[in-house]
Amino acid sequence: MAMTKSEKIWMNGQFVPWDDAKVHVLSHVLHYGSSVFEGIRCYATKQGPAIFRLGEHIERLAYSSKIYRMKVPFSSEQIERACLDTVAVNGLQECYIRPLVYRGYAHVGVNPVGTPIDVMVAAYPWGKYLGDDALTKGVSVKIGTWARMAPNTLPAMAKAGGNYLNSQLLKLEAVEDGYAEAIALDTNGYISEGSGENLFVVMKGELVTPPMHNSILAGITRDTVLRLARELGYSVREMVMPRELLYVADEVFFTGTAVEVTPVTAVDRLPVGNGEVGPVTRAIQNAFFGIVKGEVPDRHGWLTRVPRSVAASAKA
Ligand code: PPE
Repeated sequence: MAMTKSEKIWMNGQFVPWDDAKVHVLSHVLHYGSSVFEGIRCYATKQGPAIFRLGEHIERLAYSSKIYRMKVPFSSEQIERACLDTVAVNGLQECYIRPLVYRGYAHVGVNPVGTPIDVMVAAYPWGKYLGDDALTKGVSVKIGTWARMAPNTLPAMAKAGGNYLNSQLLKLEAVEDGYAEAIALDTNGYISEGSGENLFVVMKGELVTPPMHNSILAGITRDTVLRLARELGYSVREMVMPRELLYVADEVFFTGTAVEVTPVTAVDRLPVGNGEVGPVTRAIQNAFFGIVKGEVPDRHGWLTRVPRSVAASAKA
C-alpha cells in the first residue's frame, strides 16, 4: 500500500522535493513519539479545491502543541497559509493534508528541553480509509482488547503521535482478526472511539456519541455531524455508552477526516440492525458530502478555497 507522492513538502518554511524531506535518525520524535499533528481534507468543488474546516484543524494543532509545551515557531496563520500553499504548489484538486509539529534533532534523552520544534506540511492524494466499498457497503468491526489511554496517562485532547501506538495495537488486532477496524473501550469499560475515528450510534431515531470524558479525540467531523444532524431535525445527544448498546443499536457509523462518514454494519460479527446501511447514516452522509464538496451553499463558512498561486514568501 505505497502512498501516492506529490512533488513538494513544506518544511520549516521552505518547499523541498518529496524525496528530500528527511529528518535525522537521532531526532527526539523518533525515539519518544514527541509530535502533534493534524489530518485535513481538501475537496474538489466547482469553484476549485477547498479545504474543509482548516481554521479548526490548525486551532487543534495549537492546542495539542500547548499541551505538550511545544513552542511552535510559526503562527497559526502561517501554518494555514502553508497548508493552502502546499496544495497549490503540488497542483492538487483533492487531497489529504498532514501538518506535523515535532521535536527535532539536538540530543537524545527523554528531557525534551532544548530540542528544536520543527514543522512540516505535506499534501497528497488519499482515497477511502477503510476500503473502496466502505462508504457504500459499511464495515465489520470488533471491540478491541486494548483500552484507550486513561485520562491521567496520555491526554486524549492532544492529537499526539504517541497516542497512535495505542491506535496501532487496536488496528493490528482488528486486521489480524479479519475486521476493518477496532472500536476501543475506555479504562472504565465504556465505548470510546475507533483507532482513528469517532463513533455515532443511532437508537430509535436519535443520534448518540460518547462525550469527551470517554478518552476520545474531539473530532472535527464529529462536531460537523452533531451540527448537521441537528439541522436535519434529529435529536442528538452525547451519552456514556456500554458496549452492548452497539449490539442492539439500529445504526452505527464512524466519523473522521480520513474515514469521512462510514457505516458500521457489524460489531463482533453481530449485524447492526438488519446488517444494511441505515437511513439515518445515509442522510448524514448526504448532508456531509453536500457540504464538503461544495454542492450546497457553505452556510457555516467551513470551506477555504485554495488560491491558484502560491504566496511569494512561500516559494523556494
Ligand atoms: N479519533 C481519533 C483517534 C482520530 O485519530 C481521528 C482522526 C478522529 C477521532 C476524528 O477526528 P477528525 O478528523 O477531527 O474528525 N484521525 C486522523 C488520522 C487517521 C490516520 O490514519 O492517520 C484522520 O482522520 O485524519
